[in-house]
Amino acid sequence: MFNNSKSLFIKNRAKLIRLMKPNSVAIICSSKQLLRTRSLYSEYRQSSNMIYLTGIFQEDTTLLLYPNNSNNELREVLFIRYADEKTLTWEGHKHTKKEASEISGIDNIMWDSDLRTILKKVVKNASFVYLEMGDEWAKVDAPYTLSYSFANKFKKSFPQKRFKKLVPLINQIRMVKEKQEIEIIKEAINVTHKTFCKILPKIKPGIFENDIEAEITQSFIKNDKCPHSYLPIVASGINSTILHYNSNKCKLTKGDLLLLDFGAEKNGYASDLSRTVPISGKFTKRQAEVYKSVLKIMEQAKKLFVTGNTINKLNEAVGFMMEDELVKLNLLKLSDIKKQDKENPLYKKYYMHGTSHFIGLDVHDCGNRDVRFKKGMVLSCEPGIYIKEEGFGIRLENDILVDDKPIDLMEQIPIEMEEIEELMKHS
Ligand SMILES: [Mn+2]
Repeated sequence: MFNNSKSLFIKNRAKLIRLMKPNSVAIICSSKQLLRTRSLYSEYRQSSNMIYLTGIFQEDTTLLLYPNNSNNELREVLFIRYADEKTLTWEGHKHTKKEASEISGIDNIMWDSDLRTILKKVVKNASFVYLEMGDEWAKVDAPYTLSYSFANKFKKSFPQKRFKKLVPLINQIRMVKEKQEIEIIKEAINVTHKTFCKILPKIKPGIFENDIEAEITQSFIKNDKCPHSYLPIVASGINSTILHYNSNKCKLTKGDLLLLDFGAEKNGYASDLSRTVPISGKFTKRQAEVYKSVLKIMEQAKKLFVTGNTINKLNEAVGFMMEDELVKLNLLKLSDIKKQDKENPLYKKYYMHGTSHFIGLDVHDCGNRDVRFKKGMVLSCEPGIYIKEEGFGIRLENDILVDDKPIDLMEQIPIEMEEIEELMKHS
């Protein structure tokens, strides 16, 4: 995957094992291959937990951890798919045992046909079995995943066993990133940065949102075939006030703004960028006023990504900043703010989402709004102001690393209005 990546996966497994109860087994499944239509599948995305613990992106992979097993050989086993002649003909190469071992750093690699037998053998002696359930932050265990159906089947096959939820343990360790993980996130950001600079001069009235989406996707494909971390948002004019606008098909109109929210994924890790640019190449006076407010809030908010802070506290602080700016922009009146219902502050009319989420293997990574920031966590900083009655919204978003001082991992990506206008000048 990258230079000496297996040391990362070895470290990650060791962290998980430290949190497991004595004499327990953990079973981690790959993502399910989703059938789209008769014998054709949707694009495959490995489960983030499997990437985190093994670096294996192949389907039908299962990881078994039993650190206290008296049989040394069965303390850590990775089951992978065996490619028979038919598989080779239809799908091509699958990992050999040697390859899987080199990627993951796991010595004992077995074929997935051995999984049942080995499971029966090891589970017998274990006091607890950790199954990939209990994602309290995703709110639901996703029933379409392999881990969900596996857990259900497993419980039925071993009704006498005591089960534990594995996901809370993995969530806890995934939040704090190792240096190697930060490096991969920086690579993802690098692709996103290059892409943004490449598309800027191409934005002009008369072309379509999908023209820009195509440019973004083309750039990702040319850069090592990076997937999107999430569906890209290319929203012009009034569409920029729709927070998760994805249809990306409208014509770009002179004088309007274009809100871009996209990010490349590299080796499983996400990047997440938002910029809002003038379609004609120059901000109008009003657009510039609002832009300045959003940028000012972003600069102030960035300073709050320090250890001990939480997303909740951040949102509260940004709420106050937002009130100040919205008053300056003549969108709210100070007298109204003074008598507002504190549970439903008035600024929410123009700023209806939170300022931050965790970023990692998932673009909305594990971690909730009460988690105290620690060094090594990566989060988005994304204030915005959306004014439906004026026909535009502005969102700016960078990815921030919590360290002794907050580090803006996207500092190098153009954001000042003058710089954006300069880069948009098409020769
Ligand atoms: Mn985001």
